[in-house]
Amino acid sequence: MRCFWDERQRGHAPAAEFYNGALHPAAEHGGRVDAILAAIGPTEVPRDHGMAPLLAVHSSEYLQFLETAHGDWRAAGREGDAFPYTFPVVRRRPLDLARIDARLGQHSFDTATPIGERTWDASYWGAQAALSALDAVLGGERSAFAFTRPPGHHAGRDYLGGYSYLNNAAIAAEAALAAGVRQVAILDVDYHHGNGTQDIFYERRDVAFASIHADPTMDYPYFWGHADDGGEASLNLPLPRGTTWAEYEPALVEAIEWLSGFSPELLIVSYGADTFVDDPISHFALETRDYAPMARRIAALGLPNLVVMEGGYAVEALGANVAAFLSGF
Ligand code: SP5
Ligand code: ZN
Repeated sequence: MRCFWDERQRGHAPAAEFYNGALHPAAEHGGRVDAILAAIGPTEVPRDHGMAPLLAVHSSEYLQFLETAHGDWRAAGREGDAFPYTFPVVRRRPLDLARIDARLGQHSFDTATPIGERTWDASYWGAQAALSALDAVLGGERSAFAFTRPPGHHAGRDYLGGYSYLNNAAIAAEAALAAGVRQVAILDVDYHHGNGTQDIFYERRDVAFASIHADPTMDYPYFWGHADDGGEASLNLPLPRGTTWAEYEPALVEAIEWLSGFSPELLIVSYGADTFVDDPISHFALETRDYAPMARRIAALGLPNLVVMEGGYAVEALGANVAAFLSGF
């Protein structure tokens, strides 16, 4: 399978994330890169599609914020990565977003997604990898893989979170529609609900979104992905902690059948390997051997498909899990 990756994506190197009242080593760290690259073999450098496809999904104010936030953080006298810590939950009058602290809170929904000096550059080239993999599929490849890092499925039109800054799946979906594809399906099989993707397409029917994920009653992102959540064309299938392939497979079949009801012409898969039994921040129980059958089920839809990388933090097994999944196509 053709795989896309840009070395500039390594520039995003968060040291820490904040949860449970303390800083912890970042789960989405650079060690994931070598694990995956070693397993997938040669990759192609993405073509630069510029800003227009990013602006089809994200607001220009948000993109400018991402590009300038770290410089503003340093200019305010701070060290290290920029972290949000004050959030405008109460909005009684228009917000004055000049101060970096205000802008960070305005565009973030958690404290686990810091902005470093090269986070913008890395995210930009990750999105270009997704667009280049889309080009391959629109050009006749049956499937292609974009090693998108940082991940994307938690990022919304004007906010970051969940280690995600640019929503790569959504950017590819919009680009596909702009290229003449009439109906897109997005299948999200990361452990966590793809709240950003759902939100971006909440009022749309031309991009159908199905997600299988940990029950948000127990797990991040808590507020979204409940069975009764969702917009015009979204399906949420929350599953309990401890879920094995025996319980996962029927949900996958249901998601695939539901998506096929939209007669899609392209499938985008948001793939997270954090459903793996030994994932350090997740609680499903899938095994490496389950990922090829998972992909075969998805491939059986018979659609051209693009796989983008989301989460997966068990670094020792990450390469094998990604390679197993891609082998199923
Ligand atoms: C792309 C992706 O997979 N994003 C996930 C972001 C999850 N961040 C949640 C952090 C809270 C983790 N709690 C971990 C408890 C470890 N014992
Ligand atoms: Zn995840």
